[in-house]
Amino acid sequence: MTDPILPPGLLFGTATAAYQVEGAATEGGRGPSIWDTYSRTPGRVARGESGDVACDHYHRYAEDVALMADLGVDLYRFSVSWPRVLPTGSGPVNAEGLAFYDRLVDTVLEAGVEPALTLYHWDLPQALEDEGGWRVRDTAYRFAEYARVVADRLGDRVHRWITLNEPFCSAFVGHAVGRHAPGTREGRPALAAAHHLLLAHGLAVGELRAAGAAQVGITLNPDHLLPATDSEADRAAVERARTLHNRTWLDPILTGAYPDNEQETWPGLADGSYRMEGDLDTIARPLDFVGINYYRPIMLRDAPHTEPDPALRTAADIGTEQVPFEGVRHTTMGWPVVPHTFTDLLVDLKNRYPGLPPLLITENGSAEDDRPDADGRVHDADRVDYLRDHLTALAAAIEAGVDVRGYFVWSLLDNFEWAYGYDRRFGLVRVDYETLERHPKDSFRWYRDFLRDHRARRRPEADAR
Ligand code: GBH
Repeated sequence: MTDPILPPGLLFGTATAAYQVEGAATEGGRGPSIWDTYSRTPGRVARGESGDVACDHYHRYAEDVALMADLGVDLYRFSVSWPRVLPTGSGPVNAEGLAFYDRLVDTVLEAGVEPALTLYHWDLPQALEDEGGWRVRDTAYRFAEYARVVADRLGDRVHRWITLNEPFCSAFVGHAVGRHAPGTREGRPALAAAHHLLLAHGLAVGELRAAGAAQVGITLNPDHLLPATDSEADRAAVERARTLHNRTWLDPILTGAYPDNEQETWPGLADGSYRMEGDLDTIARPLDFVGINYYRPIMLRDAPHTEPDPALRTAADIGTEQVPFEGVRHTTMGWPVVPHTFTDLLVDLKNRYPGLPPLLITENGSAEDDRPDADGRVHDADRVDYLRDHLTALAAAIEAGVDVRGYFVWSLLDNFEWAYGYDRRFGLVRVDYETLERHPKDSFRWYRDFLRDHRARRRPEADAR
């Protein structure tokens, strides 16, 4: 297989998130987050693992930035830990926490890499959770204040700002499925959380603009949803899932309207009582880009609700059931590898949302069973195939007219994969969790060579100027 050719202006990067890599959970004045609480609750995370140490990136960041420089990426996407900056979520700033991100940004820039900063990758300060977390409106205002603190400190050097990562997960995996922190299984409170996350995003956009941020966006994880059959019931099931996964976020942000099928999706739960006049104007503030995290398609069929009484249902109980894909490879996440659905998703988004801003693919990658060989190296050919095939699918979407400006591999390092703990490895670089040593995998070398060829095609363009 030959590597795809992408437009010379397309930027490439790699991504991480604070709780998944930093460790140093009780150092440097950091306060606890909902993920500390969740991880320390028996039975929540596999093998009782937590982000206490993770990749120890808090202490080893210089080594990790050197790896990125070697890789030759244009961009590094990382997240700031809210409780490291504001240990109780609001109030006094922890100077030591801000200083860490200050050093990190400078080190990234010195390496010739541009930072792309995510303000919230799921680590809500526990003190705010104790006050009701995302279920209460006040948290949205606290988030806007936090955004301003970070932008005032780093805005002179950070030009790309991402408010939230995958609010779908914060709202629904956190408050309805219960597989993420805070781990509740509720109906209306999960929908209130969704709204307050949207509001937090809109308020933060205002603060970031006021602080002079150059480029502001949000990262979403719209799913490519396919009906198991052509039956009306299965197609209706997909439309409910489209609202749960995609439209709840994309419609208010891009069109200033809530999805028109909320009642079919959540009968009796979506009463809108958590919404206030003017919220949509805040939520729909114009963006410079939308970040898309994409891993795999989902096939669904209509299925009985787990809870027959609509009033007692969780917000994730929408009468659907996942159907496995046959005849394709699955990663160690159990996710099917179907690269062309990446093209389909992007083209579909462009068609559904005429005002779609430019896209950044803020995450794409695969978890593989990659153990070191006798030569000490990880020969992760499956990950190389995954990345190459998804870049080929991305090239096809761009060819079809989708405006994509950047692509990030998830992840630079093996890291704490949330409820799955450390045995799901997404890294281009292997982390030995005994020694915390970093070992670039074959996929690292492949991406480095791919980027070198990509940059070589950039040069003639520069010469022509
Ligand atoms: C991203 O989420 C995250 O941003 C990143 O932190 C993570 O490491 C990476 O991808 C790899 O997983 O419990 O049945 O509701 C990925 C998208 C969507 C995957 C929600 C897990 C939970 C399914 N996630 N999904 S369920």
